[in-house]
Amino acid sequence: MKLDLATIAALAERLENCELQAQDTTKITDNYPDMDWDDAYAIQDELRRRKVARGCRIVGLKAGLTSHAKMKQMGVDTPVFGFMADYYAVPDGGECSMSELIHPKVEPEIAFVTKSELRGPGCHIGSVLAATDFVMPGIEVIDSRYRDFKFDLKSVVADNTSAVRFVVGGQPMEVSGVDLRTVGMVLEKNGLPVAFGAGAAVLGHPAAAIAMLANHLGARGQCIPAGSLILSGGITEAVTVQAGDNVTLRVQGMGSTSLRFV
Ligand code: OOG
Ligand code: MG
Repeated sequence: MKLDLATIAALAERLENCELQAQDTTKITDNYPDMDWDDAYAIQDELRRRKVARGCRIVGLKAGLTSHAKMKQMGVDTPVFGFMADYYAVPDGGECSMSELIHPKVEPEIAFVTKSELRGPGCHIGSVLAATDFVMPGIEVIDSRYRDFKFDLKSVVADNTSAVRFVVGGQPMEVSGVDLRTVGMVLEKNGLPVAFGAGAAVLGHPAAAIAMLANHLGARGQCIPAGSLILSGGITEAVTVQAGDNVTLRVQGMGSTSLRFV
């Protein structure tokens, strides 16, 4: 670790204020170019602690930058992990208020819900599938707190991987009933298809993203508890949205989920 506790707390406060006031900021690595990965996750942990201390519940976890499309779009080369607070959840078909957001984008994802604990190291696709209760379509809304959505990996980890809202819905499926590599999906904006993909876009198999998350947490003495909701990462590039947009994700055999921006 390169940063002291006071700096970590101050950076978490700055990033959280940006989220809550829908204001952007410069990258934190501009001021702290020597910060390391432990510092970045320590800032994210402090963000989480602040929310829990205020009475928020943590309702899920996420992997991000798990597809080549996303890595290329953002100019980075490693997946990152974050958490989802209770107020990030939008009901299926519900509204997302633009006044609370800076410059949101949407991502088509597969959401996993687990029925048993996953603890790394050594987690693999098989352990994830064995621990999965069901999978379903999910749309993640991301909203980087950094100006013009430009960041490096450490800055985005500190910013809880741009997490801000999500919706899940459609038809929950047991993993034995779906080939998560070949399952196709269409993301629609205002009725028009705007992005297409298949599950394999995420690390060859979306369960690989969950295994990476379990191994990442395992290295820090943590696990994915039973009953967790986890977003496995955008299958395509993220799509910009504005007020008035209606977004629907259709996943082959798994129905659809949607939200609208007002
Ligand atoms: C970082 C978060 C990426 C995903 O699914 O790839 C992410 C970002 O691009 O702002 O959530
Ligand atoms: Mg995502």
